[in-house]
Amino acid sequence: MFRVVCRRLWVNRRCQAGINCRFEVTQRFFTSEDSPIEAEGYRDLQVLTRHQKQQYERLGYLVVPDVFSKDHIEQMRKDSRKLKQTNHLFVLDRQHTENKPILLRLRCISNHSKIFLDTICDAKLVEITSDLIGPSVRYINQEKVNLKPPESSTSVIRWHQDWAFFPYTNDSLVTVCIAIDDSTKENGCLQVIPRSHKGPLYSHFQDNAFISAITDPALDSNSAVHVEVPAGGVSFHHGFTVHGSSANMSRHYRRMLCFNYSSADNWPLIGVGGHEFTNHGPVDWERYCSTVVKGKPSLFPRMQALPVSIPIPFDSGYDIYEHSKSSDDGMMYVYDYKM
Ligand SMILES: O=C(O)CCC(=O)C(=O)O
Repeated sequence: MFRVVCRRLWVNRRCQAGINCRFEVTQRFFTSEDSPIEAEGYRDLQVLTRHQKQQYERLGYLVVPDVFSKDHIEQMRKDSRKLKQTNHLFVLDRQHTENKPILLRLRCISNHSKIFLDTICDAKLVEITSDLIGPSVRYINQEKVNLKPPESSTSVIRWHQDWAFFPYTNDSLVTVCIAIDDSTKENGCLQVIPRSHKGPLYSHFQDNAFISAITDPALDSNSAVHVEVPAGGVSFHHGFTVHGSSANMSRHYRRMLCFNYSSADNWPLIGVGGHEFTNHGPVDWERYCSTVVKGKPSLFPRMQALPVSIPIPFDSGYDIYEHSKSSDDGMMYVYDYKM
């Protein structure tokens, strides 16, 4: 309880800071040719240009460079190196050994490091997201750092839609990927299929089991693009956008902090047993409020008629890397980078 209350107070302070630094943020992102988007109610908080917002709406993704400073990114690098023990919070590479530890994913990292919690609640990031999804923003508490080990193909992530993992009552779900290292074609940057956020929702099931990857042979990935993001930049993609990533062919780790935001009136359809709450127990008003970083909490979900499937089994569905291995049916889901 103490922790939740502290966190809530701290988040509120961050929100306040967000409002105070509004003008600095605005100046940084507007150029003279671009004008702020006009929208009732929150016009003065707009950070993105009309062009950027239109790109997200049209293509289902957007890259915003230089959101975080070099110092901020360096601190995240340092803190991500500190966490080396293996336990249920970490996903290990199949070749992991005690002598040569290889991590693929650090889960719930904001519980362990203030710099990551700072990043999730960052005022500039929240304002950009607000431009994309509306006046209220909350973070969905299942953030992770995805690490792609050097010269390794074990961290391939096959085509999928995040909505298939965590369906909500409306489609304000947006995935945020913060480049801790330059994210390039060579080191397995994110790839997206532009316009796939308009639907359909593809099947992620095999033999009636959720397998964390699209199994529908109708998926056409020919128009996929690489989303290269320099360290400190951020890419945003819609919950329906089909995406994945290929092997890291470089000599260095590729690290990326990934998490989701949504509007405060977006509630998980999977309910108390779902992904978002597995680390925290049943839904709890206090904890939910602590995740609202802009606008007002709401107990009245905004409902939209959307295609939904329930990702059962939950447990095995969590480990996207294992499924990439076990569901190799010969289909080419993600482009491999060729030198
Ligand atoms: O780390 C990556 O390259 C892709 C991340 C992703 O799609 C995921 O974690 O769902």
